[in-house]
Amino acid sequence: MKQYLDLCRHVMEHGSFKMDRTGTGTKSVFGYQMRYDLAEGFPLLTTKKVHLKSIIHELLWFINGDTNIKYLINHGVKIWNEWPYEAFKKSVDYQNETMDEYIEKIKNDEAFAKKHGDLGPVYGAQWRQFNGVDQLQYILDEIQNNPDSRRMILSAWNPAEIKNMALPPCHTLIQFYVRDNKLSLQLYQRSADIFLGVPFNIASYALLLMMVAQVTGLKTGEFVHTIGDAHIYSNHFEQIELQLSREPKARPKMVINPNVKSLFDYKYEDFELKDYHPHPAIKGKVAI
Ligand code: UFP
Repeated sequence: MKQYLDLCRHVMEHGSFKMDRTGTGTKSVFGYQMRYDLAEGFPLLTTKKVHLKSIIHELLWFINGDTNIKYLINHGVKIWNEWPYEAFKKSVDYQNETMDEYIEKIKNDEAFAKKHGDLGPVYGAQWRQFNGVDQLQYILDEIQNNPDSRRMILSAWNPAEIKNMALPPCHTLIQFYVRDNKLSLQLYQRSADIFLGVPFNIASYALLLMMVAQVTGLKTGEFVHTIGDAHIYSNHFEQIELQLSREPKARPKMVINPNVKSLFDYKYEDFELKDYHPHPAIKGKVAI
């Protein structure tokens, strides 16, 4: 994953100090693009171990149009917990529950999960119900019927609903592109936490590309990752330097159950990652 390490190096060397919403402080550049040819393997980082399980479940959760963390918690995925927990802490129902107690309540109490586990109209809602439009179905139909289209856009950025979302979408917009029987996908990410977010984001959209290609009978082309504010938080510098000191390994392979014919039928068990031999995981604090 030379592309990712080049990004890290570029921002460490050329990024300017920029304060941010979380008060942490970052090194930041504006505007950056990476390209991943999926024929070269699955773009999952090897310079640290990345928890693919969370990525798959999150993607299935988006595709399902779900916006409540209950599904994720039930499957052991923690990546979205901080935001609703912070919101819960500000609610009248909060009685000094720790994060673990909050998670247990989401798991076991249906009404509690409904009230305090929903993130508002985040990705899932916008992908499937953007002001009533099922954007995923539109993309699938266009790829099948009008593959030369230059309008195969899916937007998660819905200005009228931003204020109701726990976190305004970072993956703002995606576009699909078909040429020579190959499907490519470009993501415009408005804001990118290079250490914690980006490794997930690359794998997630590369996987979405593979899933859509399979059900539309196309081969996979490129995943193009375009970033707006590309930043490294000041408390991640050490972790980034550690990664830069590591030698990348060969890319793993992602094998998807070939029998799945609809984007809406994929299950967690349909995905198998092969030959993934990363360097050990690296811890880092998420800025909220
Ligand atoms: N962020 C990512 N990728 C994601 C995600 C969040 O990099 O998939 F959900 C980071 C970017 C930024 C923060 O550091 O989360 C969001 O803050 P803001 O809305 O102020 O850009």
